[in-house]
Amino acid sequence: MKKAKIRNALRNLYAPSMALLPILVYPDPRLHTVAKPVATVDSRIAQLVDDMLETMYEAKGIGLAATQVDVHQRVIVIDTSEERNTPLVLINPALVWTSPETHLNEEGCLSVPGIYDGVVRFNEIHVQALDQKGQSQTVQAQELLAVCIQHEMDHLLGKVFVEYLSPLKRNRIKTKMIKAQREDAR
Ligand code: K1U
Ligand code: ZN
Repeated sequence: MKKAKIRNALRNLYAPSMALLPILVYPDPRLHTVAKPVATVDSRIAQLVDDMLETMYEAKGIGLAATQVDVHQRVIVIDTSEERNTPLVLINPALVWTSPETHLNEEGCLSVPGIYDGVVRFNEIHVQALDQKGQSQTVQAQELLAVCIQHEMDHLLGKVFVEYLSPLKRNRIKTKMIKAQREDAR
């Protein structure tokens, strides 16, 4: 049994209300599914949010979109704090304002492990979304939080950050990911 599976089994034994979800890896075609809006923030969505937070913290990511765990609903979790204790939940997020200034930022993705590259994003954004309790919130984001929200909102539209790169780079990454997955499966 792989280490991650043993860790997951132990975690589920001691904290049965949470679960680690498998993260889809590029070029899995399910990453290109367009997510649907959440109709009601009910206990099923609350459980999904808890599981996504658990999965994001375990993977040492700063964000995770439901698309990445093969759930095609507009749900995002983020924590860009140093202390890893400030979770942000965005359900049905919508950009309501973007700054005229953009910036090239280094990005990574839990669905494209080991790959980092530059993507141009708005410097500052305002996002309207529901929180985990179904309450409306407006988040004003800059710097890493703004980059991360834009990256996660792309996931909900079925877009992975490598699609901003040149076809040459993207194909090299695709080949590398397929090879790594074949070796992992051995
Ligand atoms: O969507 C994801 O897969 C999560 C992704 C979020 C993200 C990181 C950096 C820029 C934009 C979006 C990650 O958490 S990748 C891993 C990571 O923790 C990280 C990578 C680069 C910079 C900072 C953090
Ligand atoms: Zn990502």
